[in-house]
Amino acid sequence: PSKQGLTIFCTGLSGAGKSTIAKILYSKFLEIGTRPVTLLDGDIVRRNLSSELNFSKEHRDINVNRIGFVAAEITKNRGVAICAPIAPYEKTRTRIRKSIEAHGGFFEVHVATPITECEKRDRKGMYAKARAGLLKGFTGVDDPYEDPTNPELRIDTTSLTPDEAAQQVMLFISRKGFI
Ligand code: GGZ
Repeated sequence: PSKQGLTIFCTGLSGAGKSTIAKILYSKFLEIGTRPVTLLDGDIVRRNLSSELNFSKEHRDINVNRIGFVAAEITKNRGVAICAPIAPYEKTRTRIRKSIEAHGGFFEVHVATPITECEKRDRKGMYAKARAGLLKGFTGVDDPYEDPTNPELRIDTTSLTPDEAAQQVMLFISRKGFI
């Protein structure tokens, strides 16, 4: 496995901590320096690869499938892909898992911070807007999030620092022989 590529697929609610953890993982893999590393953060992808898409089920699936496709290509070429979309639908995540597992490692990390905590943080004020009915179809408020049934890792960031959370991911991947 140390020569294979891998994908770390962080999924979870808005404000759960996916992007923060993903960025730390990105710098850790850069530091290790054995494989090229690509960060496919939700925001970055939405801006650059999926700018025409909205947040309907259909468009979320298109967005997440694009991320999965790019991650699969990176994994095939023995790189590291770090993804951090909400990716609310189990079927879509499973399809991506299947397309990647055949070519390298796939690590689904459910950033399982409860909505109460995400909403308390509300860094961008989006939960408040969603609760007020000013933002429709917001994940966890009036749009679904299907919890992963068999993620490699489940991390609740309520009482963990981002560094501690990222460390748990690194430890798991290293135990599986990918580092
Ligand atoms: C969820 C939304 C929505 C709706 C805008 N629902 O915390 P953020 O702001 O920066 O991250 C969220 C981001 C989610 O985009 P993804 O591409 O990760 O979603 S998906 O995987 O479902 O395609 C949030 C913002 O976009 N945002 N409207 N209605 N999040």
